[in-house]
Amino acid sequence: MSHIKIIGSALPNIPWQEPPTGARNTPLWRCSQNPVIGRNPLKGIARIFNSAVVPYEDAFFGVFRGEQTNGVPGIYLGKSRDALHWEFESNQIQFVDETGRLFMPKYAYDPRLVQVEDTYYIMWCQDFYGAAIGLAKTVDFKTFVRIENPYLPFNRNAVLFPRKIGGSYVMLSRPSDSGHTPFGDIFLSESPDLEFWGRHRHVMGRGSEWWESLKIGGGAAPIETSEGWLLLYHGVAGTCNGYVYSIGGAILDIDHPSVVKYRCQTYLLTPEEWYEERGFVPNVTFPCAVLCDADTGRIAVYYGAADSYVCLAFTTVDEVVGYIKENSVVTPEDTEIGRR
Ligand code: BMA
Repeated sequence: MSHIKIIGSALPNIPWQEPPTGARNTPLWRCSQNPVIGRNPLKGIARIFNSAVVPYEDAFFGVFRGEQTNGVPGIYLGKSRDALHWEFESNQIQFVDETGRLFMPKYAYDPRLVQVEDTYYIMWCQDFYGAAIGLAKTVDFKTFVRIENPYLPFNRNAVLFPRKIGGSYVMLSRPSDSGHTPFGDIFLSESPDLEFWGRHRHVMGRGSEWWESLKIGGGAAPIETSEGWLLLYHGVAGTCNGYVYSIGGAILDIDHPSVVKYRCQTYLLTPEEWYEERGFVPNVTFPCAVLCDADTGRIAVYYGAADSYVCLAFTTVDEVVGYIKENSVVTPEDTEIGRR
């Protein structure tokens, strides 16, 4: 039984495996079927990774980053009964503007998918005279209507909270520069209508620990728990052989989520398996989505591996929140409201 509660719906049919026996260094354990999506999954698509899923009706839908054979990423819709085996649409999601006219981004990557009330929102990184955030909504996974771009360039890793807080939509993002940013902190912004964004707050900076000392970025949509918002994010180390992306965890204040209550000093998962260490970009574990069952506290984490695969890891809310609290170190910059 779970002592820490996930505030949400029962979802008994999410993918799940019991933890392996024996000692573990971290509270996440990998799915024995990893990678759950392999290479060349679709004609014209070399790799699918960094993708997000939600439950929808009696199945699961996902938005998938598909790297086309010309190297340009786009977003593809996938459907699954078990959230493990996916059927993909062969064409990219056809985004339209508010008048119904086709309105496609030049490229689109790292999509997140978040349900707020009856609507599903997709946020991704795209060209807006530089890398910035794209935003769209759907209610039926048939029509995808783009909303005004929320931020100026340069920005990446936008993640919406799954409910309004204090009457506003709240979204995390990671402002950056035009290149493959060697810096970056997580901020949040509020909006009354998903079009006008303001009340920007600093949430957390890159950490003092080596694994997240270069930059960080939001990962999966925050999970509402009795301890606060559980945020799984990515933290990046710069090594002599390039960047290494690990998965980190923090708990944000439930009413004022720019306040970090707990922040785990150690990573929750780091590249260790062949499919994380070897691929198009080696040494990447990049979380983009979670599926949670409020009844059992089970959490399935979807993460991209080595910019080549989609993988799954499991944990429980008790184990992961307990671990984050036990290993938490917060600085005054983490715990302040984040306004200067
Ligand atoms: C980041 C993003 C991710 C990617 C990662 C590692 O900047 O572009 O899509 O997984 O780099 O290449």
